Amino acid sequence: MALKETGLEKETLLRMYRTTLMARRLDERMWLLNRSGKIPFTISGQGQEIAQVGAAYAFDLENDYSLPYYRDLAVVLAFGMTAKEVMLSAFAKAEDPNSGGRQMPAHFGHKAKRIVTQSSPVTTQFPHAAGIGLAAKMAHDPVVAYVSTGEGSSNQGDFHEGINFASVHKLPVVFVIHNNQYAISVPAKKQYAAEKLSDRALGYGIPGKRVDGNNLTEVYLAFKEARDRAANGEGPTLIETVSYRFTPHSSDDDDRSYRSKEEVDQAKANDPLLLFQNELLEEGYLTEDDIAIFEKEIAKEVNEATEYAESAPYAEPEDALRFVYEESGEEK
Ligand SMILES: Cc1ncc(C[n+]2csc(CCOP(=O)(O)OP(=O)(O)O)c2C)c(N)n1
Ligand SMILES: [Mg+2]
Repeated sequence: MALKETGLEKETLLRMYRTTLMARRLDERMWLLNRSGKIPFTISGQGQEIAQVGAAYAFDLENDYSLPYYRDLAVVLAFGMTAKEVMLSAFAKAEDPNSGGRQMPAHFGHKAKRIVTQSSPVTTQFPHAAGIGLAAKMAHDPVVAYVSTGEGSSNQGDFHEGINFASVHKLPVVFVIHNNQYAISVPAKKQYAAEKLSDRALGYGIPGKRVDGNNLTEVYLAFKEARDRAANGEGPTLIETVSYRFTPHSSDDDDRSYRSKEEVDQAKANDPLLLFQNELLEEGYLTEDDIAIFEKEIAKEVNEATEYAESAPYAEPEDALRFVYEESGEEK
């Protein structure tokens, strides 16, 4: 499928490319910072960026809601989170809009950008998304919610409760399973017996679609259709994207104990960032010189974000007591 089949202008395709590249370079930087002892933890979206970017850009990024999961760095960047804000969270600094340094990194949340904060128990965001869909429907607010989880997490009860409720009430939600073939050390074949997780949609009476998460056009078109359907009052869709987790589960995991280097290398030979880049080059949207410029701009932004966050102040210890009970004068 050629990129022109997306119907997107060059400018948008290049914005998508920039988001993809920023997600990868930020992610790589966080591993370096972790390994050099500067940040305590990182969890990565490497290998899943096209499934994220192709999905996010099908939404109205100025008005829709996203309820991402922890690997969705490219999704939150598309919804407007900045490199500096991501780094403030990685360094757990007071100014971090995700949580003021109180949550683990990658528990994305940004009120002004309508990125809804998530809990550490996986898939709790699914019923939350149904709630946002219900609120939007009741208020006749034409917004749609994106909500995602991993394939392992899609076996949690919240997955069923959220999708079932949204399907019954035809709520404007797009439910997503990002299938990266592992849940920490457990391979997909030991997680579920179904051939395709998107087939679960049948049980809810909604459309389900499985897409190649490395193919931007395929991902984008599936999400565009699902977003249009939701916005037209026809209810939710379940989309399963298939890609591969390039890194260990997190900076605390050693994946050599459960998968071979050959398997990882084989997946990396199909790097979705490079596949998209090559398509842009071949179809004349991008030149090698443009790539060098993007890389330079992004390196500068990542450096500045790192330096800013590293020297930013931590929260005051007393701040740990805040945001539980209403405080006088607090914004509602
Ligand atoms: C309810 C719950 N059980 C277990 C965990 C621990 N845990 C965090 S991530 C994870 C694996 C999730 O795998 P998957 O859903 O495939 O997502 P991936 O990390 O592969 O993107 C587990 C078991 C958790 N956070 N919440
Ligand atoms: Mg997984």
